[in-house]
Amino acid sequence: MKLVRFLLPLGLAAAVSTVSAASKKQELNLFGWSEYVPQAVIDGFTAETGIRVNFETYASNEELLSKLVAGGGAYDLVQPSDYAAEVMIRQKLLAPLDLSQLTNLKNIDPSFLKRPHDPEGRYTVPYMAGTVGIVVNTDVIKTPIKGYRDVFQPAHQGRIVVLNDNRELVTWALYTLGLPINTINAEALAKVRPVLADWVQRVKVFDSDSPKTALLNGDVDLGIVWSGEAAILWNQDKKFQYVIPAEGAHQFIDVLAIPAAAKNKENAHKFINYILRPQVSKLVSADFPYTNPNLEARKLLSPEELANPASYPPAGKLETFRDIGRAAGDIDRLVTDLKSGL
Ligand code: SPD
Repeated sequence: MKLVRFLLPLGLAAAVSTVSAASKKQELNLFGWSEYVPQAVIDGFTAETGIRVNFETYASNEELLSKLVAGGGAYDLVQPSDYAAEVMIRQKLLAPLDLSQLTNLKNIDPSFLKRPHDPEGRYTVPYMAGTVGIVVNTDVIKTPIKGYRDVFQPAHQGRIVVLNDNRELVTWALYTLGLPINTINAEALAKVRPVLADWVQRVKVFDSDSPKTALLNGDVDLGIVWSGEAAILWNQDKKFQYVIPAEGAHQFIDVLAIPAAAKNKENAHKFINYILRPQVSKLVSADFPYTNPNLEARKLLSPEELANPASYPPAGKLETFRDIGRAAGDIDRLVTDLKSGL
């Protein structure tokens, strides 16, 4: 009897540890941009694989970077923009991908692969791409809006929404001043300061999650937003016109990547390969109409989706961001100061 009582807990312990190992395997901790991954895609993945997805969101690359560094192995899959992935690769925060598990990678347009942030294509897979541009409610704004300066005119005081993103704000000022956007030093930031000081006090709403909302509600008349947000506005009402700023605009490629400390790397590979399926990627485009780098998925899009001028804009002066090292901190300090009126 005594022996039985001794053995039972041991057997139970073994059973519990087998169950917890199994349930651990059936999890994926996804940390992604807000308003970017459709719930239907996550649900479809879980239904097919039995892998439960814990989904947490962020609204800037800087938030992702700080939580990734602080969070250890909390995340299995992240969704940085190109330049943030470049930072993560430099800091050895990403695991090399096992390309043999990514059989659907062939669907991606080769022009989106092996870009400067990941020149050998070892760490990242393109998710969606886009631009940052101007949206104008043409029912209200009757003057031509071609560039950043046109947006921040005194006439539009308190009628503007912009992304709540420090690097973006500084970039718009750099473009306006004719300065390079990826070589950022104290001299450049000193020139940016008075321009941005003027601009930030004209802004009514800073919002990176859903800048479209203030435009839809009529709280503002124009803004500088992610192209996918502008595409949704255009789908709702053609009065919302998208403009690539004449001075130059930021083009981004947001990617999927697996943190070096991830505990469920196999599940992360499965999710990436699932997203790369044309039918799944098409669902992403339907909800979040950014530029889809998946050529097979693009074949499934409607002529209306492909004709959306924010999703697939005409060529302009477009540049990607690069890792700017310590200058990222200087940018954050500058914009925080200016927003608090310093
Ligand atoms: N709501 C999704 C927004 C995605 C924006 N990604 C681009 C960031 C470039 N800094």
